[in-house]
Amino acid sequence: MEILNTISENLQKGKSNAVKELVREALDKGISAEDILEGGLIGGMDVIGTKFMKNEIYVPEVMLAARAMTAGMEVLRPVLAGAGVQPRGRVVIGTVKGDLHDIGKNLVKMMMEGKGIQVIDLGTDVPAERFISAAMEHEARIIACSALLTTTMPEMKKVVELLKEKGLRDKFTVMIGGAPVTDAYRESIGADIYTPDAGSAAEAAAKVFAD
Ligand code: B1M
Repeated sequence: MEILNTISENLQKGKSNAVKELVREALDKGISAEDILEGGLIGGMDVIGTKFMKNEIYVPEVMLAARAMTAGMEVLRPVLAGAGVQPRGRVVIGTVKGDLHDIGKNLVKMMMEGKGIQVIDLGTDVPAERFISAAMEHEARIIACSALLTTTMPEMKKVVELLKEKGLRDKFTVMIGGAPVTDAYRESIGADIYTPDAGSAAEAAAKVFAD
């Protein structure tokens, strides 16, 4: 679809206002929020990721593209979050300590909200201790950790170990995800659930609350 390519191109150029307008236009044309997300926004961010890896672009360009992605996601938020759904359980979510990537985490949050799950967002650079204290404070059932850097993944292990140390391991389901995270890693650190994307994370969380 032509408009999805245009969204992707404008995202890559960091044009937040244009992305917002185009996302609205695409919704008005009857294109689903999921298609806009996948084909336009995530598609554009994938191109940025590849160029960043090849040193064809640098952090400032990536930040502008990330801002445009967030602007587009904000337009999709009410559609994805399905207004009026009854809350069915509580999750605390955050990007782990040392890690400032929050686009994927925000998507997971949005998708979970779309399933009627109440999500307490701790933001980025969240230490293991904080995940646990927030989960206790808000009486959450799930602790959801996102990491985009191989160097920050070990903070997820810390969450699991700290829960064990405190005698709280059985009280919470620990979900993990992010581009470098795998199910093998989940198994190695003793977390409960790994999912590769935001949609499957929301499905998995809903299943925890249904059980
Ligand atoms: Co950074 N960065 N970055 N970056 N960045 C990556 C991750 C990198 C792969 C780029 C590259 O080299 N190709 C690389 C990591 C290498 C590695 O560790 N293996 C990298 C690097 C090196 C860095 C810096 C160190 C760069 C520097 O300063 N020299 C620095 C680190 C800063 C820090 O965190 N301390 C840095 C900084 C940044 C920006 C600030 C410029 C910006 C972030 C802006 C922001 O988030 N607000 C940024 C961005 C945008 C990227 C890329 C290009 C895109 C990430 C993204 O948002 N993708 C990324 C390259 C890439 O991934 N291709 C890159 C879109 C998003 C929808 O996908 O977050 O993967 P993602 O989320 C997915 C799934 O992973 C999953 O669901 C989402 C899809 O549905 N998911 C979960 C995520 N969390 C989940 C949790 C779950 C379940 C699923 O359960 C709880």
